Amino acid sequence: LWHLMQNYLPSDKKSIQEQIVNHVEFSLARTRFDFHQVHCYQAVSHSIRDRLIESFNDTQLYFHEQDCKRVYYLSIEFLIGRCLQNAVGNLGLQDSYTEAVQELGYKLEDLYDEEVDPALGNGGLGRLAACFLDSLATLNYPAFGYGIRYSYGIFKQLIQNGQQVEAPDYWLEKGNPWEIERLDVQYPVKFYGKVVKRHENGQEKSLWEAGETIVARAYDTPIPGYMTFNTIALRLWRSVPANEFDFTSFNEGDYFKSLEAREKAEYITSVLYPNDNSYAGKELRLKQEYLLVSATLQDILRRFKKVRRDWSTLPEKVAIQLNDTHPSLAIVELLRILIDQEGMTHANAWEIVSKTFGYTNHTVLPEALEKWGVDLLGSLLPRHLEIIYYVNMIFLNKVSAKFPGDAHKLSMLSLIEEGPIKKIRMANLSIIGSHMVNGVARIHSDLLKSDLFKDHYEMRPKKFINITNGVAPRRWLRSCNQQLAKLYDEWLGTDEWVLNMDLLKNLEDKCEDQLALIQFMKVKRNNKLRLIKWVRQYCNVEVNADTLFDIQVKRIHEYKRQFMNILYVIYRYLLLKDTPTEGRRKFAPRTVFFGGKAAPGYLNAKRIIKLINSVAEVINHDLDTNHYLKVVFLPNYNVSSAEIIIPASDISQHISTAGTEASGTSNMKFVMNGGIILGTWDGANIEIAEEVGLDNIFIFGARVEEVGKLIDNMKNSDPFQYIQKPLWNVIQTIRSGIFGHDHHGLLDSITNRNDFYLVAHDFYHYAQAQIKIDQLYQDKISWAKKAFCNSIRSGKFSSDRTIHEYAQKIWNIKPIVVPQPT
Ligand code: DL6
Repeated sequence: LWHLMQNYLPSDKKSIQEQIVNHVEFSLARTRFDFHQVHCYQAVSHSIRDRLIESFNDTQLYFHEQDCKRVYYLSIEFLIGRCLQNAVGNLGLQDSYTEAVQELGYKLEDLYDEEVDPALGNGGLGRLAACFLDSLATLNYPAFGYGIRYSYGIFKQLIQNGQQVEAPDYWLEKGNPWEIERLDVQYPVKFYGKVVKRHENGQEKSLWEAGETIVARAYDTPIPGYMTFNTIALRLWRSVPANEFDFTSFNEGDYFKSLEAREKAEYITSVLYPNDNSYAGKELRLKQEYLLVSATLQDILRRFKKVRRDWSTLPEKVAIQLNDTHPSLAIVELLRILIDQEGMTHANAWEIVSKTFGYTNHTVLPEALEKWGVDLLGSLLPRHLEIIYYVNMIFLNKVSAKFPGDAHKLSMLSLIEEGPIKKIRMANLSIIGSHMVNGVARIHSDLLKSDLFKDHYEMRPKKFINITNGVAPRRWLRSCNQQLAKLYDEWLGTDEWVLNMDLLKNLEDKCEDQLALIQFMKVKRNNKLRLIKWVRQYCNVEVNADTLFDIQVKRIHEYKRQFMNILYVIYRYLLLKDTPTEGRRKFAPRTVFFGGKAAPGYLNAKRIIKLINSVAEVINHDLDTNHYLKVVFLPNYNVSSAEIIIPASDISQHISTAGTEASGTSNMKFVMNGGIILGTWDGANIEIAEEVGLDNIFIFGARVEEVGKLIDNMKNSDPFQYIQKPLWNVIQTIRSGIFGHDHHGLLDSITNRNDFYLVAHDFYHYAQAQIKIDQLYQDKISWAKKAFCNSIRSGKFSSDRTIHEYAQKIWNIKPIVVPQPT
């Protein structure tokens, strides 16, 4: 029997059909009288899942036999997107499945669309984690992702009367064929209670007597690598009660009360906090973080202990990466386990812990830095608070030794922020508890060293490195832009570029080949037509494929400056209105697309959405100008809509104030797909400019070195000085009420000496860059050349490069290639 299991499922058309039909009958229990497309999607997914389970099991067994070091990627968010298309593509089964399904009367593409987007993340941070899993599996690194299985993902965004309305996203409604519920992998997670002191062998020991216990249950999603037998897993935790029933209440006849514990436990993993780059500070969030940490560490240590070995070897077998500070309690939890349960000294435990962890910072925005109130943390996790104080004491002694008498350093480096409410600085904890700290683009990593973590850097300079983000070329080129991928296969005579994006550079000579450029632009046009169809369906707006598609899709945030974009749209509209028809030729006809969610409590972000929709309403209905300019707000921006939107772009906007966007990753996706960036000197834009060449990108605005001074000037000037005439005209136009009367609050955010994101300063430079875009778009071949250069020079931004860097510089792990089954 075991021998039979070693053989992977056959992949000829007939066998695939049999596998699918088997699932229809035995997994879904469907008959032909009660069978719809969604059921076909489910059966097909189950048939693919079977294959993934086979290779996942083999992979785990092989890693175990090899006793290799593994990396554990801990993230409070994983925005993995749909699985079916990705799995079919990575397994190389696209053609056989297309044919098999077609004969059964369905189109594979339509089945892909039946899948709900698992939206367990807010934006960049969660999506990066998902790309990393794809690369880890593809590059055969022994890895596990750990996160939370929220019952409700990020809310669904509806637009009603131009405003964002949030609707719950119960993504599990129709079941989830991709997950494997592990009833045998569950761990107790404890909260509250008190710390008691005991004396053992003349030593004082602290023990945590917890007040509440719940259980974390594992759900695994297999993550297949591309063209490899390695399949790794994303293990997500769901909270369930430790006891199904409160039997006392049940026996006393209070049936409903007996279920309270269940509800209370399940509540913990019920919903994802919808904040991007800002921190909520709620107890429930802290519970989520600790649940992730506690269950994950129990799981990791169980695996480590399968072989008898000394604790000191933990860093040789285990690397734990903290995706931002949300899982940083893991540092304290591991200390607690080693000290309280394994009887180790603090010093020995610290030695092990600090060699095991790595920490990635994803933001410099102060409002996003986690700081937990001492009271809150101490009540939920009393023993952890005690350990934090102890760690702090030892660390501050080291600081004093290195910088004697430097009170400033002590206060900046302390884990505790003093003030009316004492707080624990989770970034400081993450830094001192990790052997490596990285930023996610060069400018960001430099800012960490020169600014946010300056004192830490001076304490341990070698700890700080940069690893520029990347995105998975499987999803973000091969699968979302199949026509372009096919062109690249043909031109290169191989599809190896999917694993080595630098091979695309071999297509440099096509830059001068008009025929090739025309083919490239034909693909772009087809992608634009696909987006037009989507827009017709979801926005009820007609868009012309011959217009320049100018796209800004990302979370709505003041620092990302969608506001500046819409102000420019109004400016352009006013210019058009002022220009007689003969003169309008200099304006390349444009469709400006916006998309993105605002955090539900973020008033100005919501106001920006409202302004965009109000402007769209007026401009799109102006028959005099709407051949030249249209505005579309794409609702509910998510991973699967991104896969349609990104390949259709001519221009994509990444216009954050310099020094605010840590990296950005959608900029990389747009570039891969031949979308030219209109961007600022911020995040990864800078490195993209280096790769594609300054001639092939529109980059503008204040540089990070200037920002501080410009903000000071703005604060000390009259708004009539720092806001120039053209922008004033726009502001006055909005005030006139033609776009409605509810935009004053938003205008106040720049007109009262509070333009902290320098919209007014950069507006002029932005408008200048737009003129250059218009000019270039008139010359189709020059445009095509630049767009093409962007795509073929985007190799650096593959997450494969990123993951190799993490593996070498932080994790010290090697690929373990699972052999082909015989
Ligand atoms: O590193 C991934 C991504 C960056 O590309 C974005 O620039 C950055 O804004 C985002 N950061 C967050 C911050 N969340 N927290 N904490 O999502 O990370």
